Amino acid sequence: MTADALCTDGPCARDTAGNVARGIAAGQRLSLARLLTWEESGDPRADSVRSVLPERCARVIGITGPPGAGKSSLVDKMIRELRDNGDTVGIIAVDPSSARHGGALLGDRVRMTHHTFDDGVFIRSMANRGQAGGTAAAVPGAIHAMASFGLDWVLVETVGVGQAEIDIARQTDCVVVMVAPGAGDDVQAIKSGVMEIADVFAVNKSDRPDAERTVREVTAAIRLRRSDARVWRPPVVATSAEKSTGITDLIDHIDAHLAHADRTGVLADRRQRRRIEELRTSLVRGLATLADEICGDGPLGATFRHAVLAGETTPATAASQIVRRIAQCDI
Ligand SMILES: Nc1nc2c(ncn2[C@@H]2O[C@H](COP(=O)(O)OP(=O)(O)O)[C@@H](O)[C@H]2O)c(=O)[nH]1
Ligand SMILES: [Mg+2]
Repeated sequence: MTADALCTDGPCARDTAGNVARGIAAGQRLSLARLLTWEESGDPRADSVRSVLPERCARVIGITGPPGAGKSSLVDKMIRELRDNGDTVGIIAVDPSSARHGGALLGDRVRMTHHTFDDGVFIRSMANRGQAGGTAAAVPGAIHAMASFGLDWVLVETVGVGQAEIDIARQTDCVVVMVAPGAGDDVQAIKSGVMEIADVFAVNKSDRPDAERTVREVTAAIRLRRSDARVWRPPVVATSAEKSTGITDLIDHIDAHLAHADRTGVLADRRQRRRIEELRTSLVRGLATLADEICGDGPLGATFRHAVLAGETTPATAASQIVRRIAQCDI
């Protein structure tokens, strides 16, 4: 057993930011796992590690769509295809609902178990543990961590609802929106919102007879959009995770989108935006730590705490004064 293996549970002397950063640089999976745990729990050591990790480029793909569309099943098939091409793959499966409903993450694991013993695949499921900024706050750091580890692709699976959709568009190079036939309101949902963020549409469960109609409806909905030769028009790909069809086609369209985005400068913009997003989430964490310190019993913020406790000022007034002071510093 290696020393790292001894550190998988509970705190350990080896759990310093420096050790984890060195471990990641040396390609140790346990170190990457440790960093991802810190990212997920909002541990400030995550920022210390990332500040010394090299910034490497991975192709970062968001996979979003309603629950049950077959995202995890399709990701499993995409992993196989990408591995066959000789590429390495990281997967971040974000399921904000799993904390409430349970079982979903286990479902993802079961669908992706084929890759458990493959060193070229790293799978991480994340539930919403209610830290500052929610699960989405952990994603930019997790993407950076996986890219620094040297993985060629990072696939981010997220349930396509509300804010999660907007977040994934900000955090990835290419967004695949998945729909499945039969749910009735799928295409309606596409018209109201996801349309703007989709770079590729995958109509999954194309083994079912009603899938063709869904392909037609999605294609028609895309045609309604304003057309411009310079603007990428999202292709509609029929896939079946069950029958393993359409997967090569899907990857080809993702590649085509990335190439187009590269030519038009969109890719560079998106990557810059991702760096700012990482700055924002790290900043939120740093400020949360600072807030804990100010509200603790140390010297920082003691004057404000005493004023609040003595009833000389309200908590709200003290908070806005502190924020104003922080903002007045040299940034
Ligand atoms: N018929 C059919 N069923 C599928 C296909 N892909 C996934 N499923 C099934 O749809 C259900 C939900 O799949 P899952 O991958 O967990 O969906 P997710 O919630 O979007 O991640 C499971 O029972 C899968 O077996 C497909 O291509 N065809
Ligand atoms: Mg899933």
